[in-house]
Amino acid sequence: MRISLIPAVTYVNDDELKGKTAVVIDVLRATSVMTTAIINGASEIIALTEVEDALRMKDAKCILGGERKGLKIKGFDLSNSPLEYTRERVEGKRVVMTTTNGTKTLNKVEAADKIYIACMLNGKAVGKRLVEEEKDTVIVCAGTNGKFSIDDYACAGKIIYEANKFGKVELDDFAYAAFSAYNDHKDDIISLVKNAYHYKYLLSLGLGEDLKYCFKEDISDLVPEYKSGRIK
Ligand code: 3SL
Ligand code: MG
Repeated sequence: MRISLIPAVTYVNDDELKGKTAVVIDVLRATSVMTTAIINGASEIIALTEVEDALRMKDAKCILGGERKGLKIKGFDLSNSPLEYTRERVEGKRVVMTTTNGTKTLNKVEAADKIYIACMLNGKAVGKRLVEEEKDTVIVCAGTNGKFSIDDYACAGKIIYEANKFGKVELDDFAYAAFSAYNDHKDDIISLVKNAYHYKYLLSLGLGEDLKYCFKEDISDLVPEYKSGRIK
């Protein structure tokens, strides 16, 4: 199986996705939030690009979550901090999310056959699943505001590193570079990701605990899947 890597949503093109599996990464913080909500029993997550569409869905049974500029949106129940998506808050609930880069990226990869949600929290499980299914895969980093982001790159490297342990994978040059960067920093991943613009931005907002949580590795074997606008 082959794995290729796309640096940011801006570089996605449908032809490269057709007939393949896509893995979407927005480790800070959208896919970490989505994975956490599913781990904690959310019944489903609806991923939307527009705030207005999310507000229209507001009802007693659903929770609105997300961010703009990293901050909670007016009228929403939760921000985009994974630490807010506790079992008490989300179990059995539908979560409606909109975020700057993460939900937008999901909407851009719909040409793929299958779409998985990945982050550090489930990186090993994602790598294992890819090898088990033996399907050519495109890992798509959401990036930050259309640009390459070291945090997503590090997570892509982890998934490739894990996949490579489970079976034989062929990598394009960028996927190999991510693998190599993760391999060189795996004992202290923060030494790599602390240089990311978005890491520093979230730190400036006082979100250090989110950063620590998002770089925990392999706390879950769940691999959420995105299909027709819904994550389960
Ligand atoms: O861009 C996104 O989708 C968000 O995850 C960004 S933030 O980390 O919540 O600011
Ligand atoms: Mg991000």
